[in-house]
Amino acid sequence: MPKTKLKDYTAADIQVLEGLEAVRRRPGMYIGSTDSRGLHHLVYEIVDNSIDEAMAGHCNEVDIRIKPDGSVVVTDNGRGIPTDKHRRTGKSALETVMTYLHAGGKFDHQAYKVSGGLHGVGAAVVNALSSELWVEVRRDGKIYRQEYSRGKAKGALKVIGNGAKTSGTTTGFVPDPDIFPEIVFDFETLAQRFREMAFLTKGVWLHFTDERSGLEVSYYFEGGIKSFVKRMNRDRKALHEPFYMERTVEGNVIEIALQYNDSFTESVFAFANCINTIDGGTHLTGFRSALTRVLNDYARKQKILKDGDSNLSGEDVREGLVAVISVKVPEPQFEGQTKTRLGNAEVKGLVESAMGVELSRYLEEHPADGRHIIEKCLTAARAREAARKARDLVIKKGVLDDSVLLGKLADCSERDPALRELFIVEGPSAGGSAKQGRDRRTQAILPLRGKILNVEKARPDKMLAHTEIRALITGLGAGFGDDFDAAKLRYHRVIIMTDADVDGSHIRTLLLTFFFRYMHPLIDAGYLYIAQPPLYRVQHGKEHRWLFSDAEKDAYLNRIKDGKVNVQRYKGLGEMNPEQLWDTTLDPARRTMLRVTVEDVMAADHVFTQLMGEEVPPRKKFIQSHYDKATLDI
Ligand code: 0RA
Repeated sequence: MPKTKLKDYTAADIQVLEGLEAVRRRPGMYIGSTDSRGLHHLVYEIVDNSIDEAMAGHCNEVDIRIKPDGSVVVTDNGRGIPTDKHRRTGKSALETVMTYLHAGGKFDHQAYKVSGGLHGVGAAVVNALSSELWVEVRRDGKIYRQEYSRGKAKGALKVIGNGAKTSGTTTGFVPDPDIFPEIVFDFETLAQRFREMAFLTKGVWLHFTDERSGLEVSYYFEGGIKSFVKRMNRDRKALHEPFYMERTVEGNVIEIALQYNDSFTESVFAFANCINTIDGGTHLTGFRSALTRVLNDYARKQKILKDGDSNLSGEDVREGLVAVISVKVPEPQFEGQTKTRLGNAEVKGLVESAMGVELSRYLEEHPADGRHIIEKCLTAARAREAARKARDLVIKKGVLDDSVLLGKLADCSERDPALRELFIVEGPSAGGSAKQGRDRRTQAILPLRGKILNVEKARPDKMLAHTEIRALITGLGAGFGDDFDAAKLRYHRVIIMTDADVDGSHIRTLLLTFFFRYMHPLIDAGYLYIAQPPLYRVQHGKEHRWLFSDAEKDAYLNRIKDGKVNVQRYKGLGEMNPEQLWDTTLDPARRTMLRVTVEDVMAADHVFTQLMGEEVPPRKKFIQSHYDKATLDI
């Protein structure tokens, strides 16, 4: 834990600026919005305060509960919010913290709020936006309690108990229905955030219970972000023990963990004051520049890079890299539309130099690890060079457009990409049916021959050499990897259509992995779909029906008890004739498709690794449980 030693401080330190009416008048200014996101923000603000107490080294357990009545209760085992009298307000420090804006602990840089974004005014903001709020403080052997409504104290701070053996703070609140149009807390959203908070604050237990459903999770990361990178790599082959550093420079806490694996992808997560800065920022820039510089210096010094060799590029040093960068900045500036990019200019240099020193030292002290890392980067550099040559060749000769695609892609005649669909179809016989059964104006068919290769394991250059992949890349027309440009896509619906058997699900998985790794923006744009062909055709007297799952079939068979029934199981798309394929799977008016979404890149990254990595058992688990994550689309 970053044990920023805070000077003990009391009521006198707390500044007073303004009242809480401003918050109720313009809630969006303080919590972003009053929709679901803003609502969940209330919980984060209260939990952040306990996390701050943990980071100050005084708390190692936070318990969060959603109560059946819709209230939220957060308990920590910290020192307890001070209850002594505040110099300027004449009220207790507790009441001051709860009822004045900017009454946090942020003064002359001796103490500052490091988690979250509201600078210590979080509790007051939550109070202002709650129809009911109460705080209990266990401190000095006493239990204190005060209640509030819409930001105003309902009565004085009272001692409600003596002989408290522990210390800590409990806050309960009910979001104000006058402010929030809909008050529904989502377990997964909250759990995900608490998980993040837990690995960013090592050694702290976060217990989360949803008393409405009985769901319960606890998070604890002994090694913080170091445990996290280990976990990210648990299904991959790690090349060395993680590098880990923690440093405080000019009041900024810089914490970095990294570990290379033998894959070809990069998973780097940057946080500023516990906020997941998905758009990066100065901390990430500083990290990247230090990484490239230090690894090049080291490779030169060790003579692994010779005089004539060119430097490792940024891309080379990021292949197979798993890293977490977490900074705690006294006055964070968050930029961008979603405020998810760190803007503080000074942070770049601080991270760059701290990381530079620490990583150099690590490499000196762990020469075997150093060699493994550099060799990995060199292999990446060679593969990149080979891929570039292959690509140049392809572009120059126009190889892709002519011979590879010729006879493979049955294109459609429509011009507008928004109206064009590409079906990627498993097997030549299904491909044939689909070509005949489709709407030639809007539907193109790309049949895949056999299995496409596992791109997680293949080098990028080998991948490009693979005919099916090249046909796919060329057919879509938007490039791949860093050069991918969704604006150039020739189809705005890309539909994976595979058999409902083990091979089919394997091919689907390979394709999903390919899109995830090399055409991620296509998924983000909502252009990727999975076709839903029927599993059964049931003939009942003169009537026949297509049924899309076992449950559907069983329900149907239960309903029709009389008459002659013939159930036919469709194992492959190839068993359907063109007309049947159109009726059940292709016709936009009648078909059902799943849209593939990547809800959470971090979770998905792990899922894809599980799926494609070496270990077999986790892969099974994914296949059973993934598809309920995709959202239904017609
Ligand atoms: C300022 C000073 C002290 C404790 C806290 C803040 C504090 C705030 C919260 C909010 C939620 N849980 C909390 N736990 C502690 C203690 C000062 C002292 O004891 O000297």
